[in-house]
Amino acid sequence: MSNLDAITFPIDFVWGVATASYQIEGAANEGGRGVSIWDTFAHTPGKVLHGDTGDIACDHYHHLAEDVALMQQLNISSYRFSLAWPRIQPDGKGPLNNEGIQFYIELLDRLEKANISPFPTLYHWDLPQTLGDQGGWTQRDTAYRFADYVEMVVDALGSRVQRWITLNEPWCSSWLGYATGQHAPGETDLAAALSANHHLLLAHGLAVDVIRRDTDAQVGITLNLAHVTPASEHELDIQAARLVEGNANRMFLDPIFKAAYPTDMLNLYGDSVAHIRRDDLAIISRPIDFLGVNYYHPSIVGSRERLHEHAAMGYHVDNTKAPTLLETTSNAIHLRRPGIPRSLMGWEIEPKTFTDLLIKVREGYGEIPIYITENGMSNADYARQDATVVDPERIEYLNGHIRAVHDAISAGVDIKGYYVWSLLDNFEWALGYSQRFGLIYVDYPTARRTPKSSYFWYRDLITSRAVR
Ligand code: GBH
Repeated sequence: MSNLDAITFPIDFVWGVATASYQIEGAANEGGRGVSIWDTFAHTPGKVLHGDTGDIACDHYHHLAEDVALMQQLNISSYRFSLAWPRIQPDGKGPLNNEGIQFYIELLDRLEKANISPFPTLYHWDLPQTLGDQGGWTQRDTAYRFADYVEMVVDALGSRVQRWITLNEPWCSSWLGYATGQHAPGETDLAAALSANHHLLLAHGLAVDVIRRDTDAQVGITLNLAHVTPASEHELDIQAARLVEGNANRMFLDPIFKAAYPTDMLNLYGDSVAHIRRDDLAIISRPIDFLGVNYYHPSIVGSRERLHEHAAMGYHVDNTKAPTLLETTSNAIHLRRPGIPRSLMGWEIEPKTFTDLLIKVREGYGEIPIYITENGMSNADYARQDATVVDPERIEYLNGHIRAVHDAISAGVDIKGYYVWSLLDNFEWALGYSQRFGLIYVDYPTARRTPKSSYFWYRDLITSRAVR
């Protein structure tokens, strides 16, 4: 391709990388940190692949200076990370743990010196176990405990932060945590997932109020939005796809931006939504400054009643996705198409679906500024004899998806920034260390970091603001 094909991003477009506390920090028993539901889950045999845990992870807790230096050399303007609630408030209530907050103050200081703007997420799945013991997100009280925690954090760190993210992917917390059981706390109960879904949204709204009251900072939420295509034009497939899309997207976007849950979903769930109080929707829908979007892969959904027809089209049932209870209720099933490239996660790679999704969000919910808070690809990377790590597949994936973001901007979507998932290879939840998403390779036994080819590629892209 010639230079004529290069497309250029605005000068103030934010380029970053993203991580999350439990996935990188390690030091699980240091600095007065309390236990989280992910410590408990990972230490329960059979829950995480190979019995992996986040006890040590990337040992980021002891590599702060090195990791910030790696960010600075990468030339990023912003770093998205999450705060571990059990480091800051070990029991999920009570006073602030000074040693815990000190760790994040040191991080913020180092970022400031490196001229990297912090983009903290207040909750990326590591709920204090004491709150888990009381029912976790199925309990309304947990939302109020979250608001108290946010108040303490904002009091301690507020002067150094201009943009806050309340929650990361509440769909995963509620549906993977309480319906499929693939994530902590590992429950499989539709009613529990629905109440978790609602209380997470309430927690978000209460946190927005606290941040507005105590700071001038911007605030938003990060959602994992799905791009869902029906397996065929058949009415049953269309219906199944609509429900999966409703569960993933509209159950979050509608309450936040329209102060109402979608009626088709409420009808589907029936009596299980009794815990929703009308007044809550006013809190959940408090205006926010931006929407964070995490996007990885498209989804193809059909009705279980049409398995034979799908097979005849060359589609396979996607076994990486455990059927949620929603899918059991609605007969929806995830499928894979033939001839579409996939990542090591098994996720289909199709960048133009990213553009379509972003345009749809704008059409459905208006001109809200958007940050792409995660996008990236896992691979089975390895260090070669000469100690380099070469990952052309990741470069191709990122290139295609960053182009897709540019296409969405050209179509009028207000996109402010893009964060690669992830800075480092890290603990990929139920899949442990088997999936590598980093721009930087981590040799877990030694914690040695090696930038991959994609790291240097991203650095050059940030410098030139141009993508081919
Ligand atoms: C994100 O979650 C997390 O924020 C991050 O911690 C994690 O490491 C990263 O992505 C990589 O996995 O088609 O209905 O079965 C993962 C987002 C959302 C991706 C749900 C898989 C499957 C939905 N996930 N999606 S479905």
